Amino acid sequence: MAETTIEDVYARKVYDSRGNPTIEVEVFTVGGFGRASAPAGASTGTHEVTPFPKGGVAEAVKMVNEVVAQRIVGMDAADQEAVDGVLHEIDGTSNFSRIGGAATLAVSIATAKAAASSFDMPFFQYIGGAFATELPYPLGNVVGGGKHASERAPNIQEFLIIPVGAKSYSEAIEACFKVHKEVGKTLNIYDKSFAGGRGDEGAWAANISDEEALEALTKACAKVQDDTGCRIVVGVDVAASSLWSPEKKAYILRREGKIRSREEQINYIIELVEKYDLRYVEDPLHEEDFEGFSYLVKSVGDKALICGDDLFTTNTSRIEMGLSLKSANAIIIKPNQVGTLTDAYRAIKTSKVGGLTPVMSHRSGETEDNFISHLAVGFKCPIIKTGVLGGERVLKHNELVRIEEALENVKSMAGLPSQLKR
Ligand code: 2PG
Ligand code: MG
Repeated sequence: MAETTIEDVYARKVYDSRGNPTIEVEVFTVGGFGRASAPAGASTGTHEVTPFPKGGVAEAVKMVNEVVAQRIVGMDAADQEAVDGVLHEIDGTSNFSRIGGAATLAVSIATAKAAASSFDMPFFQYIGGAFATELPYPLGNVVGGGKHASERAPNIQEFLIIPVGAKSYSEAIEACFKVHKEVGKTLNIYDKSFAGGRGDEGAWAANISDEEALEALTKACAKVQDDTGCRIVVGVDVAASSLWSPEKKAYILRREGKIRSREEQINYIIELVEKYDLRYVEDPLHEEDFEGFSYLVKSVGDKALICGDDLFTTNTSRIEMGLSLKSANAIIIKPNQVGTLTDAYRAIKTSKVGGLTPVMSHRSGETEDNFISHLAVGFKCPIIKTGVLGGERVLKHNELVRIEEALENVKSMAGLPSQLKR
């Protein structure tokens, strides 16, 4: 038997950063071991795979222990496509509704980690080989709203920063921490009752408008930039599918009790890009508006990354559709949106060939797993979106600090797209 032959598979219920149950899987090979757990979204896209089967986490755990284990024990953990293929075969549906995408992802990632461990290789190196030498730039949310905070918080889900001037990952993440602290000190100017509350991803949650959040963030970035000499740019994740009402055919602004038409939303985004010099705009429109996205790429795509999250859901056919319509110039990669490492890899490959910048991303409900840190380096994604603060986010930054150290002399920061360099 080879060192990478799978000997045992075991699943259990654990909990994510929101305190919700999720699944953790352990894969034992002859010569190694891998453990992985699945994160969960709050503002999920309609086209994501189903996270859990009808019976919830308990049923997913049972399926892995009783059905999946039987089929993959004896297989080669180093043959990722074969293992992921068996997961598709056992499930038999197009959206993993029988086993659940959380369970398949945990099996898939644990298998890859077990293979890496059998070869005695760091996970990122097993994924990316000799070319995995670049560190991504962190993209983190400093202020939150939308589905990640209360009703009085901004409509936009995430107000984000990228420290594009950083020369190392450590320098980059330190700049993010400084901006987060600085914004925290100033939010009382806009919200007298602000008591230091934070939302699901560790971003500040205050009773302020979208524009007040952008003002606070822009000022804090300028101050930290002056203090440290590290250039920091600003972006947003509108998560517009969460605001869209298909009945009213409009975006609902719950804070102001108003609505915005599709055209008004498009103009609003263009205005924000111009006024606040936004370099990154994720999901500015709802998940079916491929044409609206194209219009934004044409209007402001040279200035800002127009990034599809719910639009693509890491799904290769949706990416192909977006490429044919030129709907975006960047894409969020969330492996749990597709349920296996192979599917995520295909999505990244298709995106890169089509010229989209891939952004490896966390979910709002995260676990103690750091696999996205390794995937960002291994798959050469120039940006990793994994928040700024919160234990379940910081552990991903710390893993990148360790990877940076492991790469010692060969490492460099990733090349950035033109929108972030100017
Ligand atoms: C997003 C994510 C992560 P969720 O919309 O990009 O920040 O949120 O996991 O809730 O979909
Ligand atoms: Mg998003």
